[in-house]
Amino acid sequence: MSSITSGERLILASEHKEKANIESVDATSFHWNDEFDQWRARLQGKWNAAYECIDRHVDEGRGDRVAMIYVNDDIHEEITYRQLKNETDRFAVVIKAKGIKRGERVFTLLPKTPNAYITVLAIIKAGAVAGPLFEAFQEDAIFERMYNCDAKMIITDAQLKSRVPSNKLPALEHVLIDGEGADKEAGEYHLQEELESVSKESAAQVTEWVDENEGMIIHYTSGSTGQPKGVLHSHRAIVQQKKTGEWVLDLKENDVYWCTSHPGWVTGSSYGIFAPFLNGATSLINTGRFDANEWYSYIERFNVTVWYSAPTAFRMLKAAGGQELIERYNLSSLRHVLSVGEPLNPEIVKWGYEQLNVRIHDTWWMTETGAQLIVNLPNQTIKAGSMGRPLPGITVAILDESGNQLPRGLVGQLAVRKGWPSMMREIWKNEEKYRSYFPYDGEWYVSGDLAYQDEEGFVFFQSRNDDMINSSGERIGPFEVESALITHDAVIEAAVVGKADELRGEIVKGFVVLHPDYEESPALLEEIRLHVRGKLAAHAAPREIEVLKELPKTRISGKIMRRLLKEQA
Ligand code: 6R9
Repeated sequence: MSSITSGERLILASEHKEKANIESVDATSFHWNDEFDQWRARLQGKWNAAYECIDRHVDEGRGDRVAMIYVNDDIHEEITYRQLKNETDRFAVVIKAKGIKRGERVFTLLPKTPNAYITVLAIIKAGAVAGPLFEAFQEDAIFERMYNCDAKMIITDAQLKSRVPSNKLPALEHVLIDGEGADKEAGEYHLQEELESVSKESAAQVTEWVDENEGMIIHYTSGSTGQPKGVLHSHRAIVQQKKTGEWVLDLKENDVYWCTSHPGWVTGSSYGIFAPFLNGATSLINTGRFDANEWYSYIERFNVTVWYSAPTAFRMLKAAGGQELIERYNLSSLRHVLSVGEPLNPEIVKWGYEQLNVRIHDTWWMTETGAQLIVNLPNQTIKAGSMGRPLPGITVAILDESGNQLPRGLVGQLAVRKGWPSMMREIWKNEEKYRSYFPYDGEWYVSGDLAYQDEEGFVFFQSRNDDMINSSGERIGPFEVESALITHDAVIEAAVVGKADELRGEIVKGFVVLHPDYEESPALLEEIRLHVRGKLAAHAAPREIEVLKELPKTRISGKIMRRLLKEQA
């Protein structure tokens, strides 16, 4: 593997421990419509994402492959595709038997255990729309989502059920409890008991064949203002999820794949459920919170080969210890590592390359886009600090405020030409919001992110639209300043916002989390300030730096909440 530094930029040449799946594809002549046509010809109108994820492998002789490895302290369980089929069949029968009809919404609120996956797939198999909730959600968040969706059923457990405000949800008909603790007098069902009464015959024909455009899964995503919005995806999304699993995750038959997110976040469904199962891979499912030693030990113990995580996790691993920590584990099984969710700091790419001996491949997409759109493919050069290039068949543009395309190199609104397979189907009960994503005659999907594209097509993230800082007329992207901040040894994490200032409109204010070896002092903060100034420019160096114990982050995807910090500033 070779690296060069051009100016400040780290460039990692294509390196792959084996042939990448994408290598034979001619990106210029690839069209998603052709791909669609093949699926349509094959499925003949009989679509069901759960069938494609599970049953197809059994029907085609791959039933004995391990679908899931579940690890939780001393528990270590393996579940084959055949077992997954039997389980989801029976669950789906129970769901149907309770009167759930095609297209109705069934929610899940479960920790990251195999049943969090099995229930979602069973709901989809039964033709209903799955609404996976993140386990850390509290009552208000759960209420808002289930109420908006007229959820008819929820599958949860004895620990989490108290957060479901059943009496305030008029559409809710059934509460199923996974494991012990169902309160039958209150009308709750014990899931395992229900499963026992399912007959072989009913399980054999439970799959509901649907149209490609029927609802499959709904994820709620919070914008900067207003209520969370329900982003509905239909069964056709699997066309792109399967392909990106093959090309971008580079999944192959013998891979052990680990996606660290919970199915309540779109990464945990598109790339925790659909992409790996559609490709017949083996997925590692871990419960519990982040712990550097535990995470490294999982890679060693289960020989993880493909690993999809987020910048916040990589930054925490880096902060947890250097070479002496990493050397305690054998991480040589890793052959392909990816990141999503937030801008991936060049410093982290450098760390991955030098300490973990891997290239970390950034990927960009959103809940609304259903699958990856801008990617670093395994057989291509990585420019640290760039999210990569558009996936084959995807066209992106940088638009000005009137919807005109900007030339290469200029920062503007990151937009994608409409029509990729996994694009959201609708925003639940909010047609107006849906339309607002397509402001310019409907041709472009406007993401709400700001970015520029270089001459070679690499896309560089700047900020969310609302997070851009304007100081004395200079536009400053927080990501670049944050990335410079964390190159200082004392800084583990950083968030940068604009603080209102009479003279300059806004000034750059930095919030940092310090490495435990360093103690806060005015001299240290000034040193950090000058460090950034020396790397970027005087106007981009934070005028103020405040030390925090931790940065506020979204609960599901761990994104830094700059908006809160801005209010605080
Ligand atoms: C999958 C997911 C979407 C927003 C997106 C952007 C940010 C995601 C990123 C990234 C920089 C990347 N984002 N990937 N920013 N580089 N590689 O994260 O979906 O939770 O809906 O968030 O996340 O701002 O617009 P979601």
